Amino acid sequence: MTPSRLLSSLAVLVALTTPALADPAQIYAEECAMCHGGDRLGGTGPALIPETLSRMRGPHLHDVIAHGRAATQMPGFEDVISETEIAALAEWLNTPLNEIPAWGPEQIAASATMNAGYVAAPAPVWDADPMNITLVVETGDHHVSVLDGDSWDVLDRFETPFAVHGGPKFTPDGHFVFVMSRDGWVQKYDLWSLQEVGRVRAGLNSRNIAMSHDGKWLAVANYLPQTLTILSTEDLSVARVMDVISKSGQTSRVSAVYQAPQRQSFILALKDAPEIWEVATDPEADPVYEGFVHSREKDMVEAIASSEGLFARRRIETAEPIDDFFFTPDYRFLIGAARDGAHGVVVNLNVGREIAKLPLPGMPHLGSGISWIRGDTRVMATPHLREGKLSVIDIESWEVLSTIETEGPGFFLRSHENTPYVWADVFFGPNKDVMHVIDKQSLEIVKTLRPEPGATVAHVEFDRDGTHALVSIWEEDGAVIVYDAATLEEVKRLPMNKPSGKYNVWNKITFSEGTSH
Ligand code: DHE
Repeated sequence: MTPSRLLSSLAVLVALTTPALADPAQIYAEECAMCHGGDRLGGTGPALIPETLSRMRGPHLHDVIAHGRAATQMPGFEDVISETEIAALAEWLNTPLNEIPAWGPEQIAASATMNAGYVAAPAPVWDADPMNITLVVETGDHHVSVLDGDSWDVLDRFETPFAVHGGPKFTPDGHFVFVMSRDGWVQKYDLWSLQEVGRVRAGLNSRNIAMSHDGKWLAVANYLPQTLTILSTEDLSVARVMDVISKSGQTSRVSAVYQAPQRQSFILALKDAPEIWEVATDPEADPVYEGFVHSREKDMVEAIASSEGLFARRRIETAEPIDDFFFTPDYRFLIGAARDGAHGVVVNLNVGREIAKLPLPGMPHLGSGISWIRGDTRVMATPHLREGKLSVIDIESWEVLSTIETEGPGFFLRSHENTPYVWADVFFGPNKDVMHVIDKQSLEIVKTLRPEPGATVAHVEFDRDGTHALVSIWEEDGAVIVYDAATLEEVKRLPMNKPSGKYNVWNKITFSEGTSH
């Protein structure tokens, strides 16, 4: 037999003896659809679409399919499907859906599940300072722990939807809190009775939520579909679904939405179009329209003319789309990061115009920015996701005053009105176990904490009066460490499952300058 004949006979033999590979869509239908939904948009398990998968931290998708996911109901499939099929399935799951299903008011309303056993309590069922309650999001097993911020007792530990992202938002009286997952689920929880009230899917893939100044409305910024959903906080019913389309007709994801308390509005930025939106949450309130009234800009005049009262929208056009942003404490200025990660822009929200450009290379993470008074000037500071440095900016002259070198790129920055220090984590790289403590006046690092060598140490929140700082050991067998904020000594270690953000009721509802909003 000639070599070429031998090769072709071998190929036929291999083809006959190798079982045919199943189509990934068929494997999905047989093995995955029951939990993750026939449309891949989630069921008891999360949605399996690129928008969600690319944001999941932890083991690689291939490993999750083969070995399962700890602390969830996801089993391993290595004994059910072959290695090659697992690879093909993982690749298929990472391809976008051919068609995005409609997810408007009707579908959102149909997704609502209210807790039939929920009973409202007229007053808290616990004996703690209601203004010093602090929540810890535990991403390891998708729970939130409710802490008494004085005794550090855990009052409750409740299950959340899969993969909570961004800060939970409290009603102005601190009675209820709303938690959002990347799959767009919004959960309402009663802190007084320690019970879930219900949940609703406001989007298919979402960024974050914002509470209105009066606690009546909750805005949900979505990537999929490209909408802003506004829910009634009372019963989670849909108040409005706004299609996010720029003035030039471009559809867009929402980068994020925040409450602007003094303006009585929501402010959001479009991720795919150069526009900021302001959405009124009190049609009677003048401040929202102050900018229009005092501006002679044509667009502003149009905006007044098209005002429709509650949820009236105002557009502010920018030079480039804004990805990540921060506000001055009076909410007159928005400081945004452009997509190139090399500079920031300052937008005067009253006149609706960009007024300054900031040199901020290294991908500033402005959403984590904080501000404080240094000497007789108000400054703000931001970490950078790609460089080990913090930029400190004078928010009157818009000059970068100082660049503080850190031991690696950080994610979160925190402080409190009553502490002389800023706490900055190092989230990426070999020094991810480091937390820097920086003097707000000298801008010098006064201490570098390394509480658990080798473990990721990140995100800080203070108690109500700023006397204690809570730090996450962001690992499955992690902890929240309570530090004395003056001596910087460890006071207590509370074991937690991959704790991420912490949120103190008082600091959040009073818009403390040292925390995110
Ligand atoms: Fe976040 C807040 C965007 C990745 C943990 N993150 C936010 C907010 C935005 C945002 C817009 C503000 C929302 C709010 O609080 O209302 N995050 C982004 C991104 O664009 C980015 C870089 C990419 C992405 O995955 O979407 C991103 N974020 C992450 C993570 O990888 C983190 C570390 C882990 C996780 O849970 O996914 C993460 N983000 C957080 C946390 C907050 C947050 C804990 C709330 C911080 C706070 O103190 O308020």
